[in-house]
Amino acid sequence: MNAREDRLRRAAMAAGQEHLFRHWTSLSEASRARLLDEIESVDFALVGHHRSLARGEVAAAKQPAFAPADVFPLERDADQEARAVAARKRGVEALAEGHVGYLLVAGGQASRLGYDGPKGAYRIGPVSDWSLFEIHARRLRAAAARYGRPAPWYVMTSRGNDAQTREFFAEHGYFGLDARDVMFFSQSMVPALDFEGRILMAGEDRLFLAPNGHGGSLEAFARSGALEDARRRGLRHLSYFQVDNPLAPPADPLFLGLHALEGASMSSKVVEKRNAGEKVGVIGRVDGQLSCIEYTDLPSELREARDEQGKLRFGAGNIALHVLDIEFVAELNRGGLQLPWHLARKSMEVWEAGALVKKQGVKFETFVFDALGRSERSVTLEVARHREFSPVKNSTGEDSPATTRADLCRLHSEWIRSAGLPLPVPDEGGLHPVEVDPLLAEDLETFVARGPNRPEVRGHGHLYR
Ligand code: UD2
Repeated sequence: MNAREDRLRRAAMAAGQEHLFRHWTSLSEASRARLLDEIESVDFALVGHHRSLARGEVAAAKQPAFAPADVFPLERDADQEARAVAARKRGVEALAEGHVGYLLVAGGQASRLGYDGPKGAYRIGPVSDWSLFEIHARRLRAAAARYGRPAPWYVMTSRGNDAQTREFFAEHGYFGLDARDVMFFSQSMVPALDFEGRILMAGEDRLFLAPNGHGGSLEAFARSGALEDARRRGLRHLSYFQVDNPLAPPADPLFLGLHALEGASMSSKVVEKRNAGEKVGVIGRVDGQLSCIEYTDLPSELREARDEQGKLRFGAGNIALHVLDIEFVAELNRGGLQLPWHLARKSMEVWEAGALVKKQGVKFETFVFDALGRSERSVTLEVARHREFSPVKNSTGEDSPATTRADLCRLHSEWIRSAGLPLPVPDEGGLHPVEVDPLLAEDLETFVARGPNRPEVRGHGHLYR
């Protein structure tokens, strides 16, 4: 036994993970080397913590006190409208001065979508057939043109899709962006455990590792050198968005401006929940701290509670669009990023007794919105769902490619109709197959002002570009 093997065996043993070496004698030299590499990458102190969580050894916290968040509403009174006007101006300045960079989280595994590849490569444009990445990239190009400044785009991947993501961007010429403004970085992976707290295996020489949740973006941003890059470029704010939502407006002067005027460190956008039963987290206060309250954590009487205007008291649905200050991200990482771990009990395909079998286990994730509680000031901005939020999550039904394409068609049909332009024949569902390139317009006002020409006809659809 060499010194390295000895050290890792001891570490695994001390953490109750000696089973990792169970098949050692039957492994080839190459497999042994690989297994040691995997074991060496494990943070056993963290696994020890996860082990007690998986075994249910951590006492459940008492029921916290929940309160709604203050929301900057969509329907505004005169004072709020005056603030919005000032904020837009401030936001435009931040963009024009090059103080804003973009952070996209695309490290998820797209398992619910059932798509084999990075989710961002999924083709979603109803007429254009553009991928999610391409639509996001076009919005960044539109922002660069509008504010006279290209800005860096930090794209978080994970071990399973990093290489494919980089290739996809390269194959598509970075969608017209300057490759020097696109930086990829990979989030950390953490081992999944069984209910006894043992690390699960994915193969004879491989551990079952899963991405550490979108909260991992905050740690990986600092570790990868992206934070230093952002400082070097003089950035102050990061506009954070998820790969699954092609309606996400990355460069929103109102949001950026409200955040800056408030002197906030981290801010969020929300949409009004469709109904009490809609399964989204809501931005609110938990024992006084701003956070996102998971649907399952909110007692049903609070889920149903309404204010004097009849609106849901806890109706601020989180759509995972945030602004984060660069120095806030740096601060969060001082002394190591500390975010709470959330457990997801899932069925996984694991390697056991020489074969792949389905087994229940536990994955561990951190969530970006848990950093909200560390932000002394914060803005929660309500926006219109049909303009900003339509995520691709599932292969069919709600939040699927079909609903996202329909939402894009509906939104763009509204602009085309308002501009007095003809719409193509609707499909059997009543949807007009139309799409507007973000480079042409990202809102109704710009679309109308640009006085668009005849659309490009593609099949039955119309593409304005
Ligand atoms: C998330 C939020 C939910 C709501 C919704 C909006 C949680 C727990 N819930 O739901 O409150 O805001 O989004 O769409 O977050 N990702 C990574 N690395 C990871 C995990 C996820 O990059 O380790 C990315 C992933 O690529 C995707 C995004 O984060 O872009 C959201 O992940 P999800 O689809 O797992 O989040 P979901 O649907 O649970």
